[in-house]
Amino acid sequence: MDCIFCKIVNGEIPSKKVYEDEHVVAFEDINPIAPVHILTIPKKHISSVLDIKEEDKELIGHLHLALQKVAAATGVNEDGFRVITNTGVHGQQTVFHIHYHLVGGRQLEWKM
Ligand code: D5M
Repeated sequence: MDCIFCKIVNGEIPSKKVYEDEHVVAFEDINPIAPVHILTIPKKHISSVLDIKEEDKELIGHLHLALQKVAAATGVNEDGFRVITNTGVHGQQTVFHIHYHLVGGRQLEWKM
């Protein structure tokens, strides 16, 4: 499968990792929109929120616990942050391996 994030999981493409365990990896976004901008992904290829299956429930819960660790590792757990999962065309998803943007390090606004 020609998936850029699977290649990051497999080490075929370099990334700046901030957290990794058996099931997930978190790395710096190549095009950051804030001082802290980390992508957290499951190592298993799931294309989007719409492709999560019943069998993935534990994995997705695990990923949310990993987000807490990413927040602590990057120091944004104190002042807060935002987690975003773009989905589909209107969501402007560009990489079809589910990923959770963790954005913070400054005061965020809420404009769409
Ligand atoms: O966001 C996809 C995000 O993935 C976007 O913010 C750029 C980022 N990206 C793409 N390629 C890489 C690599 N190789 N390293 C790190 N970050 C990357 P989306 O939510 O799909 O619009």
